[in-house]
Amino acid sequence: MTGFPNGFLWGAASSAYQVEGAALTDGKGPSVQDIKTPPEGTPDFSVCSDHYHRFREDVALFAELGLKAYRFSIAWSRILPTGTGAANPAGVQFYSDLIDACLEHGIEPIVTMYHFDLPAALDATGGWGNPATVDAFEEFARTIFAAYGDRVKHWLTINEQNMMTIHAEFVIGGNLADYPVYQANHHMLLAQAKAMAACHEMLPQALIGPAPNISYTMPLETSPEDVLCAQYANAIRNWLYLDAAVFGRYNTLALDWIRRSGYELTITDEDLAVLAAGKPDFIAFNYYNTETVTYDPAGALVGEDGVIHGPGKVVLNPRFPITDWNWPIDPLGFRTTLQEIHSRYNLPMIVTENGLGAYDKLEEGNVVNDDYRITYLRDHIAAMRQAVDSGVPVFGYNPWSVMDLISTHEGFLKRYGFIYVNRNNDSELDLARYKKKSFFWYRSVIDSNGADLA
Ligand code: BGP
Repeated sequence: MTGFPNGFLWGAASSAYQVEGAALTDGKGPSVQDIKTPPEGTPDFSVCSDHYHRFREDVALFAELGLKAYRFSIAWSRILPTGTGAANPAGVQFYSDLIDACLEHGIEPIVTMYHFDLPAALDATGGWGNPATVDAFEEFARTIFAAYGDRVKHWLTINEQNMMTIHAEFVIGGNLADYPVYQANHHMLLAQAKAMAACHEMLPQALIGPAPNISYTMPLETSPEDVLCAQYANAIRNWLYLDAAVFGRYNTLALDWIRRSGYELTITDEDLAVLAAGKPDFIAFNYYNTETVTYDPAGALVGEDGVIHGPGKVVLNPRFPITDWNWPIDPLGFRTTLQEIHSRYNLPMIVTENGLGAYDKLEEGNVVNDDYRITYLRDHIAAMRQAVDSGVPVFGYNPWSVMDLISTHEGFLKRYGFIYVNRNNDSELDLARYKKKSFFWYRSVIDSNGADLA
């Protein structure tokens, strides 16, 4: 038993469009998040947690929490309002100030380059379906490497590219009619590879990696059919993204399923050379739960030969407790996922999201007794420690989310933070910050480098 290594990056995470607000302030261009109609009853992104205006106060609170790292994203359209072209000085300055504020408090900034907020101007010209967006991303990448590369060591390319592809309608935004989703995904893979190559060229000391959402997928039954479905589901949901990032090639089973499903996808030799030229230094991933699949005679892709070729259907596994939003809770699956990723790719790893969304209640005296969140995080950190003790080189853990922010579908009804933000879906109230019970618990976890989870 070795425990967490010295210098382990105990952090916490956010994303620009969910936390900052100031969606069209100081020259920021609209992103796809700003032009979509928010789900009924949830606010738009104009204010969020008002982190844009309160980041100094917030970072001071993060320091009090004891954070060693803060994982945040840069809003592409704050830097390049139309996705390409001249940089917006106020936007460049904002992240420079945020990075400096972190460093002044001894908090390492971990930067996600792109988290679901494609500039609306690029969406209007076809978004990721248009290969020109690949060049735009490289231009954006080079701009932020030049601006912040002197102070940022760890870069994450694209948050949850796999979720954007699988749930394109929720996160890409814009007009999805006839969206060439796997071609768009391919363009994102190329953009990522170009960004990784540019990072290594411009910033030899920096480290960069992908940040998909990885859920190890298990069969519901111990039947050969369910096992086959799980194998395909893992390939389609998980390994497609990491195989392309790490090995520069498509996962065979994922490609098989894409082709059999009739999705449009053209891959040129030149593309393969681009993929091969951009390599990650580490793997970042977000983990909330494992997934379970079962063979579905109606829904499964069965060939003319009558043989199942994937991928079955995702079901709720009765084995696991669930959150208020029906997400399974499987801490041991976190260990399995960490170990599986390591055994496949043999790279250092950092967890960039993990957490529990709940209906928190602000009680008398401005306290939030979120014991359920403490239990969730404790069990997951314990499982991560088992993976570390088994030899998995994990170097950081960034729960979602550092403070309350807008949940994509539920607004402020579903909260994840260590810090309560006093607002709700109907009103911004006073946006005051209050430390939840989990704040004090996580601080002692960090103080003990993960030894004390009580
Ligand atoms: C991840 C996203 C985050 C965040 C989180 C929680 O997929 O990267 O942006 O939203 O999920 O999701 P939700 O707020 O929908 O519960």
